[in-house]
This record gives sequence, C-alpha cells and structure tokens, in this order.
Amino acid sequence: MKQAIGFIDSGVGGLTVVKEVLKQLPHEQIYYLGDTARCPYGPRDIEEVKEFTWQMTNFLVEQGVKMIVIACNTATAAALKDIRANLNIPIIGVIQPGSRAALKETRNNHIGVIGTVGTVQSLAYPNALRGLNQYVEVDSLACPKFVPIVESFEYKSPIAKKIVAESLLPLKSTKIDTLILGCTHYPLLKPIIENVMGDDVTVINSGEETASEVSALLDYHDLLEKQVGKINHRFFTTGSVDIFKDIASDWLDFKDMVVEHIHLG
Ligand code: I24
Ligand code: DGL
Repeated sequence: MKQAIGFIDSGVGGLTVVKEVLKQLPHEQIYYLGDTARCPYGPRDIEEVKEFTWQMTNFLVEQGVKMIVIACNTATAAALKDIRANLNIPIIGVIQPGSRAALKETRNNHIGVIGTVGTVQSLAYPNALRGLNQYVEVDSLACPKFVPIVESFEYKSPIAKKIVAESLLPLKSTKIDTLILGCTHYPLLKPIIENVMGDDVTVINSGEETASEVSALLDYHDLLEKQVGKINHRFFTTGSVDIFKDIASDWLDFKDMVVEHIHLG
C-alpha cells in the first residue's frame, strides 16, 4: 500500500503546487484537502487561519498521510511553525523553498515579494529571507486584486494586464532583481507579471520550488515511493464538489476524478 503525501490549501489554488509535484514525482500518491467553504484565507485574521489550518492538518493526519505540504502561503505564514513543533511527520510550507530559490537567484540582494494581505502582514517572507541572509533587502507588496482576477477567468485578459501593471507600480521604483510569487494563484499570472516587471527581474514560482523540496525531504526521510503501483489520489473539499471537480480536473487534466465532501470544525 502506498502512503500518500497530504496537501492542504484554503481552496483550489494549492493545485498549482500539486501539479508541480505530480510532474516531479509521478509515482507518489496524493491526498488534497481544499477548504473552499471558508476560502479566501488572505483577508482573514491570522489566529483564525491558524485554527483552520490545524483542522485541515488533523483531518489528513487521520487519513494516514506520510507528510503534509501546506500549499497555501497564507496558511504557511500563520501556522507552519506551530504545526511543525507539534507533529512528528515532516511538514513543508511554501515560504522557505521560495525564499531559498530567490536568494540563489538574486545578484544584488534586493528581493520583492507579492502575496495576499495576510501573507504580507505576517512578515513571514522577510523573516525567512533574513533568517537565511541577514544582508538581504526585501520589498513586500500585497496584491489583493490578483486572486479575484484568476478566479473570474480574467487572468489572460487585457483587464488583467492593466490591474497587474497598476498594482506592481510601487515595485517598479525599487532595486529588486528577483520577485517571489507568494500566493498559490499567481503562477497563472506569471507571463503578465514577467512582462510588467521586464527582463531585469526574475520571477520565482514558490510552488515549483516547494515540489523540489518535497522530493528532497521524502528522500532524506527514506519515504520516497519506489514502486510503480496502483495510485489512488483523493481530493476532499469543504465546499461544492462539482465546482471543485470542474476546476481540478481541468487544471490537472484528470478525466474521472472523484471529489469527496467533508466537514471541518
Ligand atoms: N481558479 C481558482 N479558483 C477558482 C478559478 C476559480 N474559478 C475559476 N478559476 N474559484 O484558483 C475559487 C472559488 N471556488 C472554489 C471552489 O468552490 C467554490 C468557490 C486558481 C486555480 C489554480 C489551479 C479559473 C481556473 C479554472 C481552471 C484551471 C485554472 C483556473 F477554472 F485558473
Ligand atoms: N491560497 C492563498 C495563498 O496562497 C490564496 C487564496 C486565499 O486567500 O485563500 O495565500
């Protein structure tokens, strides 16, 4: 029997991380829980996000997962430390991997971070970056309009281009040469963000970096799936099964996807 990797997120955005993991680790089985009934987490109080994140974690631990990936930046910012200190399976968030990749990439030690209000207010990225390199300069910017652009299917439209350009204006006058996408949804806006920031700024997808970290950590704990065997991915949502299935099966290109409804709290 395969033991699954557990993913938790405020909704469906964490599937951007799942897609990278499935690409890098095709023999792994995944369980994903999206708290779509209470999404978004970005504007919520940090203590509330911490409580919700614990509820999701406990659910997947009861399902017997071998590792938990907190695929949501806001939830990572609010709860990673606390959960890691209290559980004895490996717990990975999306903030440390994105930060490490940005530090590897920058040449002038000026890094930008964009995310939800909750993520930016928590200072989780500047703290992680400074913890790894005390000389780094960090410019953070909350972009509360970006998640709604993606969720309204506008992420390729001229409206998206206009809103992204306006929102990122404060970063254009900084010295950053590297920009971290500190939110699950932002990879869908990556082409527009790169276009707005120009060739001199490298854009880092936290989700992609997290997938590499999952691989390294599973290897370290000797938990990597070595057998080619039957895989049974499971998807859980606190909200509408049909909406979840529509978005997830489209994004992951899964034909016969089963989505299970659950209650939390
Ligand atoms: N993308 C996201 N969330 C949504 C959405 C979307 N609706 C359309 N698209 N809705 O996140 C969130 C709110 N819902 C969630 C389900 O319960 C009810 C409330 C980004 C997804 C990243 C994988 C656009 C869309 C899509 C399919 C794939 C990609 C995408 F429909 F951006
Ligand atoms: N998943 C969230 C994040 O990465 C974005 C959506 C939300 O606000 O819940 O911060």
